[in-house]
Amino acid sequence: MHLRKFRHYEHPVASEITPQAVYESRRDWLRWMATGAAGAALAAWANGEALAQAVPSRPGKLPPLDAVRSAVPGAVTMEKPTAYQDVTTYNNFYEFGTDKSDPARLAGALKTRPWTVAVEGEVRKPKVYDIEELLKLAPMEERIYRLRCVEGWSMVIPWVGYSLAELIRRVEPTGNAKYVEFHTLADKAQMPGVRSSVLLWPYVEGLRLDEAMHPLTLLAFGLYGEVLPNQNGAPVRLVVPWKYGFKSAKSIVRVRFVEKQPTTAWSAAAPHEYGFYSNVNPKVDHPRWSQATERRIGEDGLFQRKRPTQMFNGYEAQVAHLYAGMDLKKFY
Ligand SMILES: Nc1nc2c(c(=O)[nH]1)N[C@H]1C(S)=C(S)[C@@H](COP(=O)(O)O)O[C@H]1N2
Ligand SMILES: [Mo]
Repeated sequence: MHLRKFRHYEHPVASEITPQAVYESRRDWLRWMATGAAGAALAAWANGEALAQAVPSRPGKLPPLDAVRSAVPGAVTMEKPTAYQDVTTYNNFYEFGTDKSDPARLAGALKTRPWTVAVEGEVRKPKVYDIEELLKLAPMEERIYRLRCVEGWSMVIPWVGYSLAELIRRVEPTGNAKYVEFHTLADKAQMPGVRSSVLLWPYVEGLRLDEAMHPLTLLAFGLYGEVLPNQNGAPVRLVVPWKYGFKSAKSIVRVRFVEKQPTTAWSAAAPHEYGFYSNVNPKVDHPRWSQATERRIGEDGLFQRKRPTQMFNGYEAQVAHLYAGMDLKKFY
């Protein structure tokens, strides 16, 4: 049994452990090893037998979302999408726990109906939107984006949604609106992670107004042509493909237009490690690790090569102008 060494901020993925089928989480895996079932399962695996009982089950078929391919420049990468299984079982969603496998295990109980999103602050037309209304607000598009987590891994995910700008236009920001805050659900009753103090709840993220208006900034309702699984941020989340994944807030309940740069959950937790901008940048390392390369989840298994990380996660042509003249080492 070969296990690569994991740094404390990384957790194993299914495809990194053989046999894949015995994977659940490191803790469960160790428990499973201790039961002695490991030997039998390994023998079965060596004989090419399926280990159906140990395979984490895919949630039932989710309702489809009608979407057209996006015509927004840069919105559809030709890179191979990451397997649905990995996209939906290797997640960061600290409201459900800090293990990559916690959200898939625990987010199923999240109630995503009824759901409202309050759009407020420096806008002429504040409004509490019902999720059903948001779903119909603008035509759904499929966007295939790279997602680069600050931890050093990446995926390619086919999202379904529309530009956040569609919503912003309708509420008419005032001249004082310089930034947009995104507040996500923090319900102790439904989200066991919210009882812990790893972060200050609710999880708050933010963008400058021009970043929020950029056509690549996506309000996402689905992935792989289906509604979002809860672990991926149902019923509605943000996806900002040129920024580290933590900017892409999940399960949003409030969008607030403000004059001052928001204090975000991660920059409050560790200001020297996580800045407000958090643009993907191979030349600006995290204080504890390099950002020059990344591993693509699902690629090459245990000994995969490190891929070079691209400036602005490969969206430089579309977004570099937003940061013209800024020192990106200072505004990290
Ligand atoms: N509310 C909330 N949103 C969140 C997070 C979180 O812990 N809570 N984690 C972020 C991080 S670190 C990443 S990498 C992405 C992961 O999205 P995915 O699980 O759909 O790939 O969600 C982001 N959005
Ligand atoms: Mo992340």
